[in-house]
Amino acid sequence: MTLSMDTRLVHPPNPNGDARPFGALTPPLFQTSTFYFDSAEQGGARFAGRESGFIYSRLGNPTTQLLEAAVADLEGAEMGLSFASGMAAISAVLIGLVRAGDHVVVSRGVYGCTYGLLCLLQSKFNVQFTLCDLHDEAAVSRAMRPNTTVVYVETPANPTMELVDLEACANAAHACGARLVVDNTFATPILQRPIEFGADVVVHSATKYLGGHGDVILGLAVGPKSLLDEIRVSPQKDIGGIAAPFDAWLVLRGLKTLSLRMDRHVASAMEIAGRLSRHPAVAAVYYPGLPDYPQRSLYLRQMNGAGGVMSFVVRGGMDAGIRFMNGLELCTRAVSLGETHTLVEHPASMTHSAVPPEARREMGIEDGLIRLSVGLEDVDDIWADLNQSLCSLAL
Ligand code: LCS
Repeated sequence: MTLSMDTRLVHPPNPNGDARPFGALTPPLFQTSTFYFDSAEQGGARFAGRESGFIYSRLGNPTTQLLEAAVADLEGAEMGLSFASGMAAISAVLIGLVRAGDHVVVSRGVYGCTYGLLCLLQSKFNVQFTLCDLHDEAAVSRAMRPNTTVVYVETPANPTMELVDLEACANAAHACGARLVVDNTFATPILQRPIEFGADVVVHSATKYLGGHGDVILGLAVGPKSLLDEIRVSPQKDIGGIAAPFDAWLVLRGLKTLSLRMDRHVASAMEIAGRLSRHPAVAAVYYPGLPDYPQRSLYLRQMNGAGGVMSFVVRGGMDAGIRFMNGLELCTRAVSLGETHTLVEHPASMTHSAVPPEARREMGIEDGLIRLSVGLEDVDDIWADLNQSLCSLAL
């Protein structure tokens, strides 16, 4: 029977026949470091790969394996791996795919720590990278070099909400023998499935929507078994940034309501984006769901909804941005996104304050730019708080 995405969220695949002892409907938490062998021969057979079964939780655990299979299924991938954080997933994937002397094409506007990781790979291991505006296939092809082995893309981008054309990136990457890696954290597989557009590997910070409740840090990578096995046997096992079983269990629980939560995040974000764009204290709103969004046709081709995150610019620059943040009473001043609470951050005074103003503007981060992750509170309560703080700017 072919099951729809909503049903598969509640009935994820079960790769371990024995993962639900006693008929427990909710998968148990296997909070164990190690697994015993009945005999030396059995231990030997497991290490040699002649017998399936668990050995040690850094090499695999029934709870983390359930989560890996669930997210691989949602993204349409063969295999998944879970990690201690989104950054642990991204670093294992990049370290697994590149060698010294390789070049990586990167969409501009990637998450700051991803940029930091690329700088580290460049300075210590001679893996070059270039940040590019990958708006169409010709632009991606122009960015490719003979030694490009990976195209790395985040779409929508954080915090500018710029989109990257996934199909164009896949075509240009594959024409040069490179792989396309996509960070699908903002959209989730509910709103965008990069593998259907040709991506090879999809990574997630499950800290955000997949977990959804703001109580866990975890990362995932999904893709073809041939590639993921390479990542499993070295960067994952030997660097060791694996997901904890309890964290995986929390994300498994979060997944059951992912589709419901995304529906509410998207509906509330659409409403808020519309109201913000009509507010006199707001100079611009960046949200792919708005009818006048500049990349409207790409949005309609690639996404089933615009997500719960947007950014907007308050009139009055840095000072207005800081005053707006301090005027909030319900919405929470915090980084992160994709959880039950509405979270608001001001990149120029917070996450990007160390970036020189000129460089910030080049990244599309104006001084009055505010990033808003719309939570699950009543949309009118969220709006009332944003509106009162915006209105107080004029006083
Ligand atoms: N990818 C994206 C798109 C992200 O936004 C983040 C974290 C990561 C990867 C890294 O995931 P983590 O290791 O934290 O699980 N983004 C954050 C943000 O925008 N504010 O705080 C964290």
